[in-house]
Amino acid sequence: MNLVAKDFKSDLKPIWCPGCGDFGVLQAIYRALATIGRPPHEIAFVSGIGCSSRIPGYTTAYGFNSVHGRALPIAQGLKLARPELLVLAAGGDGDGFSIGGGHVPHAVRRNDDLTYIVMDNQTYGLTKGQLSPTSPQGLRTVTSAYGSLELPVNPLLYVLAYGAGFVAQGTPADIAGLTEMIEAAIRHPGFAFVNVQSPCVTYGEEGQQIKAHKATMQKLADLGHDPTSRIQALDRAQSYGRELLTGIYFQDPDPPPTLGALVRARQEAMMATARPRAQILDAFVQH
Ligand SMILES: Cc1ncc(C[n+]2csc(CCOP(=O)(O)OP(=O)(O)O)c2C)c(N)n1
Ligand code: SF4
Repeated sequence: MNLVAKDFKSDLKPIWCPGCGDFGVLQAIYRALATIGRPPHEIAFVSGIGCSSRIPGYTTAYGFNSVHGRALPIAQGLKLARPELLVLAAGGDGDGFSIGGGHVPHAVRRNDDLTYIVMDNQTYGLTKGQLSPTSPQGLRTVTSAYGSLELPVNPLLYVLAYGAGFVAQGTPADIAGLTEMIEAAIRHPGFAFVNVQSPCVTYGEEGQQIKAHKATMQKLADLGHDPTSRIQALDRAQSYGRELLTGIYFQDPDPPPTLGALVRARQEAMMATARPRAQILDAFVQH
């Protein structure tokens, strides 16, 4: 189907602060969806709660701005019930790696065909700038007046270590690059994760803004990175928080079957020997 980015733009005007990085992420999502070419009614976006979690409302796809930290379980349930839909999940670093952090390993190991986009701004934007799980050590915020003593979670290492088949990192400072990786994530069969360094202009650090990203970002492709090697990806991902390396860290060249494919195969196999409806309960009777 021939679609353009504006086919995915809803009539709702974003209420993000002027200059928020999430505007660029939204543009990249529109463009990636246009390239994928599936109409909005075949796409569903699930998010949690946060500034970034407003994303579904700004698209013409089906959308569910759900509960803080619960984008992934809801997206998995939706994919199970409606496997024909292209399902995306989106939200902030707090949503995904703090309150929702326990869901990530399970979404990875179930490997359903989902794309998860995290807008990592190292703060809780919506609730006015508290520490988030990816805040750097030493950061002073309203909840860390003397500077945070904790080390940040590394979302890239976390997801790679659990075995995700697709892991990438982008920034709205390079919308073309971000569009390409979101498109590749959607096309990847299985759980795909895109961490976006999306600046919060209101509560974020100066060194984490678009201008700084433009000056410091390095593309993995220019560093001779091999995206088919998980070991190389794990190695490069260690620089999270110190360097801004963008692109596809890892993409499994031989992806295993998705959960949906396994479920369908099991259903077909069981249909071959299915009992008549009237005898279904006999399977549970001890003779
Ligand atoms: C169960 C629950 N706990 C806490 C909150 C309050 N809350 C709303 S958004 C948010 C964090 C937002 O940060 P993040 O997920 O990183 O998204 P951002 O706003 O930075 O895009 C919190 C703590 C809530 N809505 N629900
Ligand atoms: S508070 Fe930060 S994350 Fe939220 S809309 Fe404003 S700039 Fe964006």
